[in-house]
Amino acid sequence: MTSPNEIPLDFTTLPADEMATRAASFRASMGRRRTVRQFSRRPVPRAVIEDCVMTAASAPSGANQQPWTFVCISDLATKREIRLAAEEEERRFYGDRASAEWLEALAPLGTDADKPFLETAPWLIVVFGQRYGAGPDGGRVKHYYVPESVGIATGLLIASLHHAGLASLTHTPSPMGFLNAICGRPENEKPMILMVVGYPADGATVPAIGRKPLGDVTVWRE
Ligand code: IYR
Repeated sequence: MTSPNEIPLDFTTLPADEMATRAASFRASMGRRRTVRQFSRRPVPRAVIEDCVMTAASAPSGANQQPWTFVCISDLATKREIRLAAEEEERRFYGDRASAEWLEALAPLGTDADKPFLETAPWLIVVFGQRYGAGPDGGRVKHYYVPESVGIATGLLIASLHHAGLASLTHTPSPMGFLNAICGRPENEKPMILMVVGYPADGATVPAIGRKPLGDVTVWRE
């Protein structure tokens, strides 16, 4: 096997106490992240969105193919178009498409087909996964592990937005194919997640739900 060119790794080994402090403080900070559904109209500078998106785009990906496109929207007319299309789909979803079981699982979140946040929030970031790419000769290049790669990148995006002092909502209109036309993205790109980004509205509330404790989410073999 031929090995690719290698460069030295840029890595800082931290003292054990600093490592422990940093792990605990990041845990505490991320533990305060909540998915927000009530947004302020207060604008957020594009430079902040650029930094957060580039953090997301630093994610590991299958064969380093970086199979993602982040469509960042602050234009009101486009946000309105997305809101109208999403609400139309969501009315169908909540009307008859969602099973009783699904609606029961969603009940604690208090969600419905009205999505005013798609217009009030200053930024929408539509995360597209590229099912395949274009080779140098224009032919199709297979992309590997696209959902995993895009999922990891979106996790980093959510963490970096929170770290920057912003609120976000991971929104999944059902179905979301209409986003290709509105965002002008080609057929090889699949809209996977719509992130709503901004400041929470004054007096915003969130569902009184919690997170599973360590013992419920881990298994250890030491
Ligand atoms: N797409 C719908 C339903 C929905 C689905 C999940 I999974 C959620 O965590 C929340 C809502 C909507 O966005 O309302």
